[in-house]
Amino acid sequence: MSQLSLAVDIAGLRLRNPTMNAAGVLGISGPLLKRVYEGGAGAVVTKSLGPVPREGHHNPTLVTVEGGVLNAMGLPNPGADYFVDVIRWLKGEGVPVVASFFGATIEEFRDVACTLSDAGVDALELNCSCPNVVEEMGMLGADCLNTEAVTAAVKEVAKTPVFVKLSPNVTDISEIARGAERGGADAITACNTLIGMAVDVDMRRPILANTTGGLSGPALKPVALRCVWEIAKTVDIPIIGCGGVTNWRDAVEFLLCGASAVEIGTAVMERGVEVFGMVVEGIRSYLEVNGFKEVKDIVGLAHET
Ligand code: RRO
Repeated sequence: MSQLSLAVDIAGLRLRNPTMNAAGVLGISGPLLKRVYEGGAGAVVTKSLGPVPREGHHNPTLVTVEGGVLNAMGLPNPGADYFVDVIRWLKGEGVPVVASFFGATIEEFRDVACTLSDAGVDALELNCSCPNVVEEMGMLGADCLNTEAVTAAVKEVAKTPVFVKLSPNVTDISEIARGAERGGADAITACNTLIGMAVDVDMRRPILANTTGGLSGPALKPVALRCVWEIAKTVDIPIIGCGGVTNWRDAVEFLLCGASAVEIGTAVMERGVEVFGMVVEGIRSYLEVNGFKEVKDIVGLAHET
């Protein structure tokens, strides 16, 4: 019998393996999130939830581009209050739940965090990095003082670990990670999508109704890896890698750069929830073949000289 363990500990949250879905992918209902867990994920992440229901942007909100997908969903969600029962149901089914959430002000972030924390989530993922900001919202968290303040406000009410999800659309992501750490973040998720656009040459117009959108998928992976690499050199809290993980090799790259776990998004749209099991089995084989006993044995190894 193998002594090998796939379990990971992220700021006190023990997961059976280091994979989760990225927020926004299958995160809008209890049964869909349960499928993610049954597909093999270590925990599930909800769609980003706000203080009130939102319809999001007009269509088209999604376009496939070379190497990935551009989305301009515009934060559609049923509201945090609606999700309280969904979270309770998932917990009753034995599913570890991370609630992604946002607000337009620091007070809204704190109120939504309070609602979701009281509902019994296992962790909160503070999304201060949506690329598709809507008119009434600034980009809270796009600088380190803002990130520190919003993180500190959420930490005052959170009963669980708080992951802070950062944007790659900044000059120096490690400075912002430092701000989150100063605010009391328990972990950093790196990263959200990269702002881009696509143009229809026949219509001679941008394809997305919102003009720009967030790029995810394989094209994002080198950027996300660089973000994790830089953040790992800067902060002492765990990192969750996110951006273009499609197979176990991608996941191992993130772990070697310093991530303790990975989130998988765009690949779920293409490969279904089975992608979690495939990635986890690949990580298991990699550890076994290379003589490692635990996932944490390889976290950050690429930094060693
Ligand atoms: O809903 C969105 O448009 C969206 C969000 Br909240 C996010 O965090 N990242 C993204 O690419 N799209």
